[in-house]
Amino acid sequence: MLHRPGPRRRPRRGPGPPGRTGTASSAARRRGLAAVVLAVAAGGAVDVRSLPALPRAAADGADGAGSAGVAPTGRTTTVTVTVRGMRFSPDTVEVPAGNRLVIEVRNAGTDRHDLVLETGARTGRLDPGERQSLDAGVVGRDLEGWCSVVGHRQAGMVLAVRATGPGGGGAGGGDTGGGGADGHSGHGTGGTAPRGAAGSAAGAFDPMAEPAAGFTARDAQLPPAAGGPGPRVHRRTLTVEEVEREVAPGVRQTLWTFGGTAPGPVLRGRVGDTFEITLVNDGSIGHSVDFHAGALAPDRPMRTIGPGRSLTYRFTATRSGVWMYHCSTMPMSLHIANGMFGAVVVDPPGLPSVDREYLLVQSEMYLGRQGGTADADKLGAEEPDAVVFNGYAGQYSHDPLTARVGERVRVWVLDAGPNRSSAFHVVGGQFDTVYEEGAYRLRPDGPGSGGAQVLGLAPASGGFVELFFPETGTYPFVSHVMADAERGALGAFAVTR
Ligand SMILES: [Cu+2]
Repeated sequence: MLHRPGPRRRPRRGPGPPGRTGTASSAARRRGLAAVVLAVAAGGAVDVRSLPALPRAAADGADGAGSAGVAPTGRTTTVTVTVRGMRFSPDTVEVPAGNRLVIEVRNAGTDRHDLVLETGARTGRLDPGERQSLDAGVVGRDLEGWCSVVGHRQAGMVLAVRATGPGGGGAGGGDTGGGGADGHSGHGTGGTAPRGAAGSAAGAFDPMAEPAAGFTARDAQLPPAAGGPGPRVHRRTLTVEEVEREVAPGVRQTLWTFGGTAPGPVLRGRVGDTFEITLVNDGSIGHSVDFHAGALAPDRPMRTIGPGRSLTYRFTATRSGVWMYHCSTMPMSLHIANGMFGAVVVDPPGLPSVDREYLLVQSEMYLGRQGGTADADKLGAEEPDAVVFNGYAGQYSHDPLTARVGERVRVWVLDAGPNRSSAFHVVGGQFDTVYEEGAYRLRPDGPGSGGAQVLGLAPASGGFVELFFPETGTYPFVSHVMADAERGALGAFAVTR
């Protein structure tokens, strides 16, 4: 079980330390930055330890870098911080202002890591299983720490040191030795309140966090199309509801939904079937729906209806594929990003039955405040906090899809966007069948011995792949847009005999 932090600041994007200048330790921090930059320039081949030693914070706090002028108490606080995965656990430690802080760092991860404080105090690089203590000296103000291995800080390996009690706190203050001279400037602020935007869902989002015990992922199984042979009429009511949902561990958003979930319900039929959809708007603003699965003049069926209104939208599926449906009320990007999307599967004629069939809908999340709606500024800047399958970050990592060795597994994927492409890939798997936007690109009985590694999808496009798993194991799946995988576009197949 990974440590599950509460609201926290997002990892820094840049490689550098905090932007304060003019402190006694800024030169040391600049040298630290230079070392990191050099390591990057050398392709990561330069071990920081081979560079000139950075100054260590003196044990007696005489250099004042972290003490901020607070009088030493003569006492020592010792804490243990364990590296698990790409996190420090705990990720926040507290020390009474004026105490000397010793951090026992234990690397329980699988990679090499270290811990560097903004004062320049640091451990060496620790191999898995190694431990080392870091003497931070006398601490009089909040300090930030991180792992200096390239990319690890940005991936979330940050540690907050909170100075508590009189003279403590004041994260941005005390930039000279005399800053804490009155001993009261940080009074009462040395607690655990997050320093980021209060209540921001993005601050609470940690792609590596575990959901609560008993978490169950949304069922990704795709049932066969209803009804026997011959064209069918599928009647369905889609009610627009505004609901608050957990979208990642500890992260809640108010979604605009078709039927209470995002993605909305999956509709499935065959070529020739008619869909008769009643859209009911139980929301607080205008909404609409656009079904890509039918060709028609959009003017009437796709019109926006106000709260309390309804309309009927009838279309016949004349072409196969996995088709997106979405709200098309302006700004469309926001209505989609806030949950108003879903899939209509229209089976190609003669689609063979398989052992298992799943449907994954990829979408982006631009997190607003905790419990709020999507952040339109982030959306406009195309800066998603999370990219997810079926509405919840990494849910099939926590509760994997299942298959047995040798079974034929079909995975339908729709990229609902609104903005980003998907590159669906199964780690350790190869596709012998690829169907993309209405046509087979690869079939197992086709000429040659070709295979495929990715189903590449632009926003609003979809298809399916088929594969079988050669042996038991855990096969992750991702969008191979790797930054998106690292922000939640991943899951796994648990394959058994
Ligand atoms: Cu809408």
